[in-house]
Amino acid sequence: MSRILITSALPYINGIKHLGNLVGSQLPSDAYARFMRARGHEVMFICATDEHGTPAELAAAKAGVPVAEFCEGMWQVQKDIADGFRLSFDYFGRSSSTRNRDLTQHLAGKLAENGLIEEVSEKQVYSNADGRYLPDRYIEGTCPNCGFENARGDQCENCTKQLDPTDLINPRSAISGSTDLEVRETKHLYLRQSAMRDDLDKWIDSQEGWPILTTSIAKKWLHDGDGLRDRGITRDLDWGVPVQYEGAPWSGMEGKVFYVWFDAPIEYIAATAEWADANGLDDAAWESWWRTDKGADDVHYVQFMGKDNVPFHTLSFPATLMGSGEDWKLVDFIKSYNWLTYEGGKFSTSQGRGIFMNQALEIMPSDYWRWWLLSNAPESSDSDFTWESFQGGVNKDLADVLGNFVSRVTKFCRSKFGEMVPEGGEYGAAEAAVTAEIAKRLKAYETHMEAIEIRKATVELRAIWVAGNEYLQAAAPWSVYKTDPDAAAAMVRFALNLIRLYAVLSSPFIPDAAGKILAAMNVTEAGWPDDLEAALSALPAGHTFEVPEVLFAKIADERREELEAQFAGKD
Ligand code: B3M
Ligand code: ZN
Repeated sequence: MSRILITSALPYINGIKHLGNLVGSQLPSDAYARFMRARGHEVMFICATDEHGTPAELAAAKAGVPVAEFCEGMWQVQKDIADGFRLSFDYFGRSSSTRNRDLTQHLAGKLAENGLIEEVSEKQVYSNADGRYLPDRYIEGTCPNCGFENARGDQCENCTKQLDPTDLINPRSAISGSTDLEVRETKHLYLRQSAMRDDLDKWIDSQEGWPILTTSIAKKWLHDGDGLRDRGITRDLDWGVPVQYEGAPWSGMEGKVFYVWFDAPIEYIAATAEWADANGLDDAAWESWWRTDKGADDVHYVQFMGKDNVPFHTLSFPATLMGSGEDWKLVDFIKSYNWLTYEGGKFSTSQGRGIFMNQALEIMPSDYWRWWLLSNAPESSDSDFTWESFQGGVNKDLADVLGNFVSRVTKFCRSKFGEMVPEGGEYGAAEAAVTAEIAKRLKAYETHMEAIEIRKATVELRAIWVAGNEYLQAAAPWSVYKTDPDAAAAMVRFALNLIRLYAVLSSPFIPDAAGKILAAMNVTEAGWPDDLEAALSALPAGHTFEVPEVLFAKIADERREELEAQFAGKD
């Protein structure tokens, strides 16, 4: 048994995320967490809302509520949606917690002690029209690197380059569009990342088997000359972790807060401390996951995120932890995702194009989304959501293959033998053949899940469902029953055991359906099938069950067309 720490990138607090965000971190991390728990590992699965920075302030202002209140409300909204998608976080924290405030200030203090913080008089863009500073994404303009016209002050979405607001060509306020901007000097703290280039380089080189998407982005910024230049980690804002705290090694920083990207990843750790607090545990409980001097040296730490978040996780956050000189657990594997597009284009919040997490749950059960999204996860390239593909995934994979198998077998058994695993006959060559086929597929499924190749794992899982259908079709117990009821009984017994197996293997992907199947099969304890043959005899003759209700309802063409129209966006 291993100890596995899993974090999903923290959804930003300002609004409800769309399905592309869901499949880019929270959903695959959940499937992975569920799989690892099912294999008997000790898992700590952490997520939280990312609450600081200008977008939160502006969203709160728009909603007409104080920002702290806004965040509290939105945290609950996001938490409810996460529950709706059955995201099995051990804790869903908040980056505005006192745990995160204390830890962020502590780490900044340590960095200063180690000579890695510099006070810099910095030029900030002030908007006269908006009456405020315009940090990060609140200023837009042309990217000096690639020429993209809508680059944001903190990063160019097009080429992923990290930027400073003053780098932009033809800058304008993203709030008002005003170009009446002036540059004002104010004092800020810089993290001397460049001093850590060699350490970071060595650390990244020492990682084995990281996805190419992750290492190529990391290496690019590490060697790109200014990719790793020293960066300001403070901002002139009200909402965030205060820079001037009791005992701080600097002065005159009143009215400033840490940059949201400085405190957000620290929240992975702080949220684990929040978890300990919420469960009445002491510091040793969370430190055993995060401090290598306090038990975390045997932890395997995996992060999930969209590819735009990779530079912060491969460079800035490790620089913070390494630079502290303390024994913090660094990430072992970074799984990053490409984009999900919507019907060939971008999801757009402003145009109402695409599907947002709350809407998704209103129209279909979470399992349907989970299955389609995970079996089409943008792992090796971008993926495109289309209603037709979604309809196909639900109707063919879930309803025709899995649902139909469960329904056919249980109903046939009820009609001939009653709602009880039938007695008589023995498994023979056909059962051995399908068992061998499933054993091979199961091995591949496990290997892909361990490598976090989620999409490939779903291919194997589906093939395991198909194998059962093909077995049933060939065995045809409904005709065998007429001449040899005992032989038919053995087939049905085998098929009922396949149903139980399918529920266990499917649970990381479609936990609700898996739970319903197990409940109908009257199974309370179902471990992972480490011994497949034993697992396929787990339900003995005489074991009672109930025919489950329809597990998956098909999506009709008219319904699909309706949904296509509903989510097409204004434009
Ligand atoms: N909140 C994702 C974003 O808003 C960001 C992830 C933080 S992970 C520490 O783009
Ligand atoms: Zn660019």
